[in-house]
Amino acid sequence: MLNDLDKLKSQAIAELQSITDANSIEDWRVAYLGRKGKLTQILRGLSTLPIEERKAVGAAANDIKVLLDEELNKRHRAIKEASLDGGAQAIDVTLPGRTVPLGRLHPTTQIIRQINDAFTSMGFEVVEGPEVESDYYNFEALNIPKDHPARDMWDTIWISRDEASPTLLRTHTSPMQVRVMEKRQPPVRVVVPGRCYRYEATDATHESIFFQIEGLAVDKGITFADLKGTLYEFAKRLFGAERKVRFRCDYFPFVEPGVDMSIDCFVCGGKGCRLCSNTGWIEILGAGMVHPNVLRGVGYDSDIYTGFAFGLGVERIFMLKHGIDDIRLFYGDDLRFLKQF
Ligand code: 2NL
Repeated sequence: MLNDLDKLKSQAIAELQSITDANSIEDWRVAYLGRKGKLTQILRGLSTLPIEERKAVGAAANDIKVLLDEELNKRHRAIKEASLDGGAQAIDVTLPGRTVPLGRLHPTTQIIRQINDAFTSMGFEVVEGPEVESDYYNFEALNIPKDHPARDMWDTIWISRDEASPTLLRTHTSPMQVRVMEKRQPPVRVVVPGRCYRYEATDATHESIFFQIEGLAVDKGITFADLKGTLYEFAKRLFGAERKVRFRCDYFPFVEPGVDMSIDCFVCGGKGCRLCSNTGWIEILGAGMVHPNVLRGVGYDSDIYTGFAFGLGVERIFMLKHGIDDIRLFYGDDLRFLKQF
């Protein structure tokens, strides 16, 4: 019996020395030290031996078990080291790691956040609203009655032209501002970023899906000076502290008076270039004092409260800042474009 044990020991160790990979080591462990392993069987069978032999064989088998455990651990370490050092299964730890693709925010999201930040730092709150709207919120409440020629300004994508509840994809985010005014009493100061829709042919400066940010401030005693100061501050935040602004008359049915705001061309400094079409000025937004009809429509007393509002095209702002000449790049899903920002 003791002889058998000795043979088993020599055989086990010889086999172990010839092993060069971790999988075979595990097979070896199972074969000798596992639940049904050769040495385990001998230890289990001890009880059947006469007492004298049992003691001697038991002690020897135990010593072998301890020895094989040690040898197993040694071999494990040796194989592991070999795989780092060289040899057939070498791991070259100096190889560069696999790059994890890094995501980023879409240009539209980036610029919306910058614009939101400019206005929240002046006390505005950011709110969002539905893209599917009623004719009432998109037009009626904004002083654009049915058959008013101003409706031609917005080529609308209709969901339903049902007389009782005409439904559409919003053409601007103003409907949400109306919803906010209906729910709250002044002072109101909100900006509303969001996706808008127009039924129109796509070209370098028009997309049927685009983003807009509109802003609204209503309170006692708000004047055109507040409009100018707020929007001037915004222009400086986005286009540089040295910017100049220019306001000119414009028409929007929901404001009176209405204006458009331009900044001096930051490429040529006002001398005239391709970006500013040789005018020295770049138009960046429309604005005005909220029309009394709009205030009355949401139940505000237009003798007590006044307000200003503005609207801007999000992609246009980004295009100006980065010298991009085609709005279709934004949603064309071309990573070569998107990865630049
Ligand atoms: C533009 C012009 C504008 C507004 C949007 C507005 C909203 C309410 C009341 C009054 Cl609830 N006005 N919004 C006012 C003036 C201009 O947008 O060209 N946007 C791209």
